Amino acid sequence: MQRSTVLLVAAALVAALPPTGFAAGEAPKPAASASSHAGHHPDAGAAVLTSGEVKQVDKSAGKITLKHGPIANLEMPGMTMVFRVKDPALLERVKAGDKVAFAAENLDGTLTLTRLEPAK
Ligand SMILES: [Cu+2]
Repeated sequence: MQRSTVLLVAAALVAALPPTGFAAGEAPKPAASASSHAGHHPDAGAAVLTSGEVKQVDKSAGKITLKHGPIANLEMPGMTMVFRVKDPALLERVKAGDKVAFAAENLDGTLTLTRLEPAK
C-alpha cells in the first residue's frame, strides 16, 4: 500500500509537469552577445573628426540630428541625419545651431557618435 501511494503521488506530479515544462522550453532565448564587433576598432582615439552643425538635440532619446560633411571612415557623403550618441553626456555640451566636430562609428549596425565637441 505504501509503495502504491508513493507511485500515485509521483504519477500525479509527472502528469502535472508537462504543461509547465513545455512552456519554459518555449521561452525565447536571451539575445546573443552584442560584443562581436568590439575588436574591429581597438583604437577609438584615432577616429578622424568630421565637422557638422547641430540641427536638433533629443536628450531623452540619446539622439542628435546633424548636418555633416563627408565622413571618411563611414564612406558617407555630406547630409543631414540622426545619430545615436554613445554617451548621453555628450549632448550636454551642444545645442541646435552649434558648429561641432564629431567622430562617428558604425557600432553593431547603428551609426553612433563616439566623440562630440564644439568646433574651435
Ligand atoms: Cu550621414
